[in-house]
Amino acid sequence: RGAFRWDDPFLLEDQLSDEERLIRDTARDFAQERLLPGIVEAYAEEKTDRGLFNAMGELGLLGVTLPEEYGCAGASYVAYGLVAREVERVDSGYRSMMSVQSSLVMYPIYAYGDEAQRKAYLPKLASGEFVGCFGLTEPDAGSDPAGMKTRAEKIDGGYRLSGAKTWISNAPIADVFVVWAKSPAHDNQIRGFVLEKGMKGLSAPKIKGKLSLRASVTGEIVMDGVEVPESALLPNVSGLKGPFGCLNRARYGISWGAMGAAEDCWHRARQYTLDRTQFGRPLAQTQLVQKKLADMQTEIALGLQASLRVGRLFDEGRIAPEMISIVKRNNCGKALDIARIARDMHGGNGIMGEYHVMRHAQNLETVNTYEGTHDVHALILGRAQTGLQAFF
Ligand code: TGC
Ligand code: FAD
Repeated sequence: RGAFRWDDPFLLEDQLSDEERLIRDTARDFAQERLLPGIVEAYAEEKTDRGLFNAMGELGLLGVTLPEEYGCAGASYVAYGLVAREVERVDSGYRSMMSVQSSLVMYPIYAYGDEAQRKAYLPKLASGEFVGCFGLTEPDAGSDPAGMKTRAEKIDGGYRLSGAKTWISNAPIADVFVVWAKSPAHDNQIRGFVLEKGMKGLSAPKIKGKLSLRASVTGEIVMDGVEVPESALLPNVSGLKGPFGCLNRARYGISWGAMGAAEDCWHRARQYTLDRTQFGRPLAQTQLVQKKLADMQTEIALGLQASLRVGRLFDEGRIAPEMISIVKRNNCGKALDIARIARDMHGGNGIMGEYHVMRHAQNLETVNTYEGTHDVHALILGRAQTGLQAFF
């Protein structure tokens, strides 16, 4: 008989390389020692700690998959997923800050930018000296980004950008803005532009009053005729495949991150029900509670294995976007269910910040929605297996 570890049923640990374990341990120590102690207050008071970017940068946790020549770790996609899992074990908002910087800002500059853009931005984004944000969503174009209204009009020596993005993570504190706009000079194709804080006509007001992801600031990007030089255009991609290439990476990371949040809820629910006695026995000694714990264990073990497999396929260059839709959709949906059930298992205490589970549930409402909603990923998968487009 092999050993059974309740918290690692399929021995995921054995499937990681030494380097992946080392990066994971660095992320875990950072998350538990630096992030966990302040999260209840940061969430309650809606405070975003800008200094966390510098701290993550110092540990090499930003842009981990990108090459060392730009100040990054040159590590595997599996390592990137493990970082997301550890950070989101504390809070989805912190993982959001990290994954926007890594997958949605550093990746497009690396993959679609020229050498001058890579040198100008990547080392500073890797160290946390610069904070980045990614503007795709607009007030009237969320699930359907092809409907965006932002325009980049050609002018002498560059472009003039006009339009508004909304729901943009990190925007109010960003130094660098990767923004997607339709460009009449390029057959009205969607093109990427790198904007910088302080440009005339550019502002990023904070969206106030969120009941989710409260430790991660979200804003708009307002572009009121922002004039940028030709060198702000990302030269090497055109069309929606540009932003989607970034989203593939971020969605994959989220599939691991959501499992980290779910694991935290599961472990807390297990400990709470072991410690709490009602009707003369620990809650954990009741059949209903054990079924809930077994369901959590099963979904998390399966979800982590699936993300690991997708990560290995990423590293082998055999990834297809539909694989990512499966793990993003399933892991986010399952994590949200687990967090809600863990909240219930804590009884009245479950609504308190210090028990953490309700905060995870509130965060996971966003995680299930952004980067393609649960249902939009179902439509992507439905289209892939029927050949029939059901979006409209
Ligand atoms: P469709 O016709 O399917 O495709 C248009 C072009 O894009 C290509 N493409 C992809 N390329 C790479 N990877 C993918 N995953 C791709 N999906 C599509 C496709 O091949 C085609 O290329 P080409 O060369 O033939 O033109 O486009 P559609 O308009 O029908 O798309 C429909 C749909 C629903 C799939 C898509 O629009 C979608 O995924 N919607 C969801 C939008 C979304 O995910 N937004 C995310 C905003 S960013 C965000 O939420 C960040 S939060 C981060 C945080 O805080 O952590
Ligand atoms: P809608 O597209 O209006 O969808 C509303 C509902 O309709 C959903 O349930 C959806 O599943 C459903 N629906 C949509 N189309 C169909 C259809 N064809 N058939 C059936 N049902 C459908 N965006 C960025 O660009 N950058 C960011 O950094 C970023 N960060 C975010 C941070 C937060 C906190 C939040 C909440 C969002 C963020 N987003 C960001 C935006 C996010 O990606 C969008 O909210 C998401 O894509 C959904 O778009 P929407 O909100 O416009 O909803």
